Amino acid sequence: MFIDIPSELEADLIDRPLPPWELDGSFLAQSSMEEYRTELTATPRFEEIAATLRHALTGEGGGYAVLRLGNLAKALSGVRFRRLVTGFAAEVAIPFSPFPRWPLWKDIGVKVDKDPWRSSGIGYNAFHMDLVNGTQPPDYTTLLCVRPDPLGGGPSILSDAHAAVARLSENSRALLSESVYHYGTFFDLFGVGEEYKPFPILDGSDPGGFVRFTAKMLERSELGQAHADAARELAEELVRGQVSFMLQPGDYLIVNQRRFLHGREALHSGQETVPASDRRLLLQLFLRARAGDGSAT
Ligand SMILES: O=C(O)CCC(=O)C(=O)O
Ligand SMILES: [Fe+2]
Repeated sequence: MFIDIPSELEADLIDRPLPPWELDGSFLAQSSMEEYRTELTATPRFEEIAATLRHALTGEGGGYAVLRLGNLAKALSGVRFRRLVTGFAAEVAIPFSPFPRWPLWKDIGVKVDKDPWRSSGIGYNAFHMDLVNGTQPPDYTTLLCVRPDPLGGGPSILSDAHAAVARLSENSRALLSESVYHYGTFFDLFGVGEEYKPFPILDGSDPGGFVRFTAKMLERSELGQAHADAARELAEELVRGQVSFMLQPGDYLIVNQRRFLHGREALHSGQETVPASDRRLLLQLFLRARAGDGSAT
């Protein structure tokens, strides 16, 4: 789901600088959200685009969206552009940072010597949800493309998690509903609940809930054969149902983590020949649904 910004809205947004934001703990302050909303809703058609965005994320069959903000990225300084994107994000849910030592927006660059399958590694980043091992993962994960891979690799991949689950056998679904799965470490995180270990991939009590999955657990967690096989089947179904596209400069991908899982194909070979300052760069921001906002589920 790609959403273009009408050119008259772009022109108005360029002429309407937003002030710096303030944080309240690890969350964007209510006062900043109100300030941004007042400024942005004064521009014609902003509310229409915000409604289209919310519908793409929470309407029937929806679950992700790409806001195409490339013209705004070109016209604005980095700081002003980030404020504007934060304003769009706050129309969906509350921006926050789970990592107390990092700013609201976290860089995802390219590190040639990191484990290739991890965030900012150069290899295939398999289907996952972010912060999978917190009891309350972020409702939305968002990625702002500053620079694509100059060598042309690294398309984003997305898959409807509930649709993939629906294609599995009842036996596999029963296995995925058992609390035997685990992944990764949990240290010094804000706003995502407690460590969840072990966890069920499917939470049977909540049909609109998370499919708490990361394909990375297949290689890196000790699992019994039957549970591992069920998880592998789910990983295969996610790939079967995937869509993929290349993020362009200024594209803002928002993923409803209660509906879709995400990942990224490998970057093109030869990253070591690209100067670090020219490599692919994304900025990541997490969102928490507003209390009582049933639309996230
Ligand atoms: O590099 C990407 O496009 C995705 C990165 C990602 O999913 C993550 O860091 O959690
Ligand atoms: Fe991710």
